[in-house]
Amino acid sequence: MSDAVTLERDGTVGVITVRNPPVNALSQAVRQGLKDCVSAAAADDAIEAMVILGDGRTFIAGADIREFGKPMAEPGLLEVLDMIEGSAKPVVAAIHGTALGGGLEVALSCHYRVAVDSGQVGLPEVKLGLLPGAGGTQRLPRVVGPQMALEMIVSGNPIRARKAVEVGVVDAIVDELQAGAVAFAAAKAKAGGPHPVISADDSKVKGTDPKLFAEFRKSIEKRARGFFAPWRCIDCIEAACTLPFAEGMKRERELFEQCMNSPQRKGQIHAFFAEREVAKIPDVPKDTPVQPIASAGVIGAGTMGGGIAMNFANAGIPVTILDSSQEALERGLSIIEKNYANSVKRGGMSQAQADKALGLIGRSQSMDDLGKADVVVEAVFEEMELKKKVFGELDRVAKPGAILATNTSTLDIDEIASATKRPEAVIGTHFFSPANVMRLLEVVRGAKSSKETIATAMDLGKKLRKVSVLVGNCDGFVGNRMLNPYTREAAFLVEEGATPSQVDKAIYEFGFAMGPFAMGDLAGLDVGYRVRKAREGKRDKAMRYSPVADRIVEMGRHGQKTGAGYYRYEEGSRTPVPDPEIEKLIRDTAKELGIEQRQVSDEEIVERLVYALVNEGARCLEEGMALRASDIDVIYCNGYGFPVYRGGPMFYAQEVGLDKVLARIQEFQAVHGDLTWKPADLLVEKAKGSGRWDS
Ligand code: T1G
Repeated sequence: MSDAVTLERDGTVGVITVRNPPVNALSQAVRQGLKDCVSAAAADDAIEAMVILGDGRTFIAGADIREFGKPMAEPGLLEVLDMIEGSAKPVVAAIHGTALGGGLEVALSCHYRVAVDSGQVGLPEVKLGLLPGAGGTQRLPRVVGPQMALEMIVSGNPIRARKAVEVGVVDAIVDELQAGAVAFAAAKAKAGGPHPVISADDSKVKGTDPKLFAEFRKSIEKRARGFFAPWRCIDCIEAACTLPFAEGMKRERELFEQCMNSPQRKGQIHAFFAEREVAKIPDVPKDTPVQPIASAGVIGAGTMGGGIAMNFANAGIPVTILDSSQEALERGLSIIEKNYANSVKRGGMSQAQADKALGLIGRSQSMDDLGKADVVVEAVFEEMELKKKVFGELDRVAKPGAILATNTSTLDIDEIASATKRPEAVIGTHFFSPANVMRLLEVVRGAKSSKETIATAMDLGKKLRKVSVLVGNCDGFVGNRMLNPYTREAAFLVEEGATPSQVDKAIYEFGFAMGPFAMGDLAGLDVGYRVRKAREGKRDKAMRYSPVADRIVEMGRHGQKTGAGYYRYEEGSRTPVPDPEIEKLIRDTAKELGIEQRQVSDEEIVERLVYALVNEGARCLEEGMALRASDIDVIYCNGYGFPVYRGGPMFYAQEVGLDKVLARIQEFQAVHGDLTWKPADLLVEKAKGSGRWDS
């Protein structure tokens, strides 16, 4: 018997414990161990019932994702589940931590499920580009009904134990995991006996109105656009409601294989592991001390400051918003209150949760009130002298050991830090708008940021439910630095003959949430205009420059906020409407610049935009501004709407073939010159070498 799974008697109950840290994934050893222990318990007359539980912090959290893509070693999971379900003695799953994916499928093959109050259950396979492939799509609907099964499996989100009891996935909440489960199992041995989910009574699925599936497919059209797996999940659940169990299982297997063989599974699993890699910082050891964050301050009650403050409140951390202007403070706080009210209306949180969070947000007009904060995030107007003044004052009042963070997106962290006597405590925490929604947090290390400051900022991101990525202090850090050539190429493409809507449509169909022109209109074209004007003196005049964006802003068209930018917007609508006036402006400008017009293909649009990202990303890697290519993928999938099913720009390029990407970039270089399209040295090296960023 493998030590990954052990069987001990507890009275008349055989307790089967899975030990496969850190999350008890269903590796081959675990599958074998489960099979051996269930048969041993079945053969032991002294055992009248069984309990399956996980050692350590959680029940089984799913199949071992690292095994995917390799031949699956025996015994297969389905064989093990059939054995459990077919047991003549009652089998009880005892859930703590998270029973996810294959873990919940193991629990569903048991006859009963109990959980501690803090336990969670879920089928998150769709987030990996997969679907529950061990009967989850056939058993769950039989327990909770098709509607709840659709919501759980297509969203991939877990539910808490109490909710699981409500919907029928869990039979009882126990205080003590093993003791409670053993007592429950012993009682079932006396009265109740085995109770497979797939009992003859299919009342939860029989007679399901077929309209349910059509309506559900319609309801996910926006959020599942471009994805492969969500639609297959629905097909499986429909099969559970229309086919006998055995045939439904066959349908599930067939669709699971389709997902497994889809390039999207590779992209999404890459993204899963990439999100865990970001926490590994070569020169900041895992055991670097992290400062406790019991209270926070935010300076600046604008849109960003308000969103940042909400992050702290949502994480249960008391936060004080400071603004010198009473009016700005009032306005900022009323926007926060509106945000919470909307969230409650949308069902995103309960009124009690909103009230609790609001209760944690204080206000002040005096810097002295930030003297007790463990971390202060500055989010004032993007102007260096102002930021340095704020940091000088903050340095005077902040307590020793406080983290002094700036939310700047374009300014030099080191220069800001120079305004304090404690540069080691200064760090960039670049939130993305809307700050209380976007998951990405770029943590920008200054030259003097200490390891403790970096470790604390990275950990703070996790506490705020962000994905923190450590980046270097170059112009635009990593995300926005890569966005520069991306938007530059978009501007050049429309001068060469494409239209803004053609460019936006091509990249939207590639999978981006939004194209560059619609994005510019949303963010406000005047933002970029101010940055370009501030840098006019430093601009390399030899570099091709498109004046179109400046001319649009100078026409007073700043985007959605003025009702017109690249596109027109009908009163009260945010839908971009192509505007012949802008298309004429672009044509006239191109003529003035002597740029010959031509048909631009959608394929070239996608290549020029995406490879511009890849080439600049390679430069960020070369310069050490990003620690690894997969960090760049995490940045783009979580902060810039890059389609996660393609893994991120760097993974996508690697899947296309770095040699092919290089060849295409060299073609652009031949046409457009070195200043915009010289291939990054690292790209050349990898394309001619391993073809992989990480080797
Ligand atoms: N397989 C392999 N490794 C895993 C893993 C898994 N399922 N889950 C986590 N890890 C690793 C992770 O890479 C990290 O490694 C460490 O464990 C801690 O993870 C047949 C086909 C359970 C909620 O999708 O959601 O079952 O970086 O940092 O924040 O139908 O891990 O330390 O080297 O995330 O406490 C379905 C995925 C699989 C669950 C814990 N299951 N995992 O979060 O820790 S497909 C999932 C999670 C499947 C069946 C199908 C989370 C967690 P390292 P962590 P955490």
